[in-house]
Amino acid sequence: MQQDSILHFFLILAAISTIVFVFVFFSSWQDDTNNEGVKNALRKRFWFILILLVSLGIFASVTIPKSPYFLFADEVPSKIIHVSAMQYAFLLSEKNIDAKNPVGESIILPSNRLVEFRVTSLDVNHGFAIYNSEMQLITQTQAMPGYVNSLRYKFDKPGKYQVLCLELCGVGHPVMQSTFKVQ
Ligand SMILES: [Cu+2]
Repeated sequence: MQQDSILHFFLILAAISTIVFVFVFFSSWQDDTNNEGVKNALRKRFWFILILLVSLGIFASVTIPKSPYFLFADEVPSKIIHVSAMQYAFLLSEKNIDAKNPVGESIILPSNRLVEFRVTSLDVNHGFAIYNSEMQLITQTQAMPGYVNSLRYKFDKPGKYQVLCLELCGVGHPVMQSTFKVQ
């Protein structure tokens, strides 16, 4: 499963970091006559920084293109859903939501078609997080007052999806939720 491979990746990364720290710690314990230790340390530092920068460069070039912000960037969405978050509810609508008289409606989305959520907030910052029927987080963005964040997604499984708030926004935060259907 994807979560397992991510967990394994971070465990391996943690193990490598631990080995590097242990290596650096013990290699700094040697006797130092004629200043060899300083030269050695400088050489090690150079290689350490070089390997670190190359690894970070490889990691960034592999992961950044997979960022969800570029998902479906060159496709036209077949449905646009306006989302207004507020303490303590999410309003979803196919029409523009009037901030002075905000009203939502029940939403049914087509499966395997590109949907764009245009997410904003009417009061404080909220999180707009979509969970599938197994309560796995599948995509999310922030709902911010004064901004509209676009979130694009293709739902491949029909069913009931749940929206939960991912940002502590006040006393009603734990009950802030909404649902929609995909068919
Ligand atoms: Cu919240």
